This record gives sequence, C-alpha cells and structure tokens, in this order.
Amino acid sequence: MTKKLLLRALAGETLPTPPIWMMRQAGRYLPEYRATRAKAGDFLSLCYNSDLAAEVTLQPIRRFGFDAAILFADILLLPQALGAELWFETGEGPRLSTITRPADLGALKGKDDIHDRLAPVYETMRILARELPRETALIGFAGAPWTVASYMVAGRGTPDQGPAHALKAADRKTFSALIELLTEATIEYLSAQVVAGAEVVKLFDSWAGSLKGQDFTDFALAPAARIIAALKARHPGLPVIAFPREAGPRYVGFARATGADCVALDNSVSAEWAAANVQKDGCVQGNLDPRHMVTGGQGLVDETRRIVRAFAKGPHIFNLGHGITPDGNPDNVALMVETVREAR
Ligand code: 1CP
Repeated sequence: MTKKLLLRALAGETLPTPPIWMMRQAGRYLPEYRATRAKAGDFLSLCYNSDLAAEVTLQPIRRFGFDAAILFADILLLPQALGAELWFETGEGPRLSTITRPADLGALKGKDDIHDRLAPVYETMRILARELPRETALIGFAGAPWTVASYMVAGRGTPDQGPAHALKAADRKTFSALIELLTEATIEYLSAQVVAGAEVVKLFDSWAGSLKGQDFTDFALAPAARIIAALKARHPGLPVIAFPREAGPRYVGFARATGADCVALDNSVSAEWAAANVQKDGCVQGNLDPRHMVTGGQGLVDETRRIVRAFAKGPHIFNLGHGITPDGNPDNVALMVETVREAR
C-alpha cells in the first residue's frame, strides 16, 4: 500500500497536490454533527461516548474525503482527568474550577492517574483506527501546557489570558509547577492515544501568541520540546504537528527548537513569508482564513490557489489558519477541497 498522503508530507515530501484537512472539521457547521450531538445530549457526553464521537469524526471524512481525521475530543478533557471540574455553559463556552493557589494544584491528580477518565477517548481512537478509509490518516491531539493552563487558571476562555499571566507574575513557582504537571500528563495522554491508534499527534498552543520574549521560550518552546522528545523516544518515527498560534516571528525556527515535524500556521502570517522563513525547515500546515468558509465565492478560490502556490516548492498540508466557525457553509468547504485538488 502506498503511504498516506498526509504522512508523506510530514516526512518532508513535496507533493503535486497537498493533503488537506480542516481544524474543527467535525463541528457545529455540519447538520449531521448537530444531530449526533443532540442524540448524545450535550458536548461533553458526546466526547465520552466512543461510538458517537467516532461517528462525528467520520462525518466530515464521508462528506469531503479529507486526507486526515482528527479524534473528536477537547483539549479540556485532560484538566478534567486531572481532577478539575469542567462544564460547558450553553451559548458561552467552557467553565472550570480554578487553579490559583498551591493548594488547588496540590489537590490535582498525578500524571499517571488520568487514564480511567480518558478510557472512552482511547476507545474512540481504536474504533477510528478500524473504521477509517485506508488512505485517511488518524490524528490525535492535546492542548499545549500554556494554553491548557490558561483555561485552568482563569476557569474559562479569556481574550488575553490575563489570569494566567497574573499568576505567572505573582507566583512563578506555582505557575511553573502547573506547567510541569501538564507537560508530564500530556506526554502520558498523547502516548496512550498513539497506542490506541493515532498515527500523528498535534499540539494546540492556541494562545502561544500572548507569550513574549523569555516567557515564549520557557512556556511555549520548552514544554513542546519536552513533550515531542518524550513521544519520539517512546514511539520512534511518530510525526508531530505543533500549532503555536499567533507566534508571528517566533514561528521562525520553532520546528528546529522543538523537534516538531510540521508547524501549523495561523492566518495572520502571509503564506509567501512563511514559505521563505518557516517552510525552509520542513513541512508547514495552513493557512486559509476561516472566514472564507462563511463568505465563499471567488475570494475563497483565489486565496486557496494563492496559498497552494506559495507553498508549492516544499512539504505542505493545506488547512485553515484556525477552526471553522459554526456559521461556515459546508458548500464552501467542498469548494475549498475541490480547489486545492485542482490547483496544480
Ligand atoms: O457545542 C459544541 O458542539 C462545542 C464546540 C466544540 C467542538 C466541536 C468545542 C468546545 N470543542 C470541540 C471539538 C474540538 N476541540 C476538537 C475536535 C476535533 C476537530 O477539530 O474536529 C479539537 C481539536 C478541539 C481543540 C480545542 N478546544 C482548542 C484548540 C484549538 C482551537 O480552536 O484553538 C481549544 C482552545 C478548545 C477549547 C474549547 N472547546 C470548545 C470551545 C468553544 C473552546 C474554546 C473556548 C474559548 O476559548 O472560549
């Protein structure tokens, strides 16, 4: 069997047509996702129902024929497995019990105590490994320690990660210990996903952009480097995608500094700049503005072609610069896929 396209790009091959998948490809923009979520009851019940989580993972593969499927789960399941309380406020987003004092941190579980809670997620992965089409790659994921910590400290999503920055400034010891625990637990979580069938893992550092200077080095680069080194030691040859969203100039050298096989680019950097400065070190992923999934039309086609062309001289995985939003139109997704596959 020829190797899956996504794995070939991750191994550094320049392909005539880039493989394509889409962040949040299983999600609320799809009517079949909304129907399955209603059947599960709510979002978290869907995450922990292995059959239904596998079903929503497969839905966008059936509809669009993407080159990769990403496990349906959430980055906040790991804090929950560590003992944080987690719930979703309808129409608002996630809420967690907060970690602000050494005692809150001390009450959490250890890195090896997460697997009972996460067993249904591993079962979802095993189902997917069996049921995916043979040409489709299977991606596991976790949040990067800084991004996950930003939710745990604040107890919710925040525009500027203010509470996490404040804890980092006021009590660096407690903050660093939280990052340490998350780094270790993320290694165990991702490693278990690989054992269950993930062929690639992706580390989502959605809020990396708010770390500056030495903080970026200490809390984005260093934990990613440790996680990637540990995973590759346990699973030789495992490809890793890192997404330090809005890292801007710090995208340069990120792959070399962390050992990532591919850096995922958000849409705030130009594809032409990234081809010259980031793709020179290896595979890149991205970076169409997700708003085109709402607006569609010639703008979508032109931008898609421009990005494919800009990255044509090296290994590239086509994706959005961030997740598709609930108001995205499935017809526009189909148009993007068609355009990528015709572009060269
Ligand atoms: O009501 C719903 O159905 C919930 C919407 C939703 C979905 C579809 C959430 C809540 N999570 C998910 C699934 C999810 N989350 C996946 C599944 C695979 C896929 O992409 O299809 C993945 C990879 C994630 C990762 C995730 N969750 C990130 C990192 C990527 C990113 O978008 O930056 C983050 C930051 C989260 C937290 C989260 N979960 C859900 C929401 C609405 C949020 C963001 C909350 C906030 O910051 O306010």
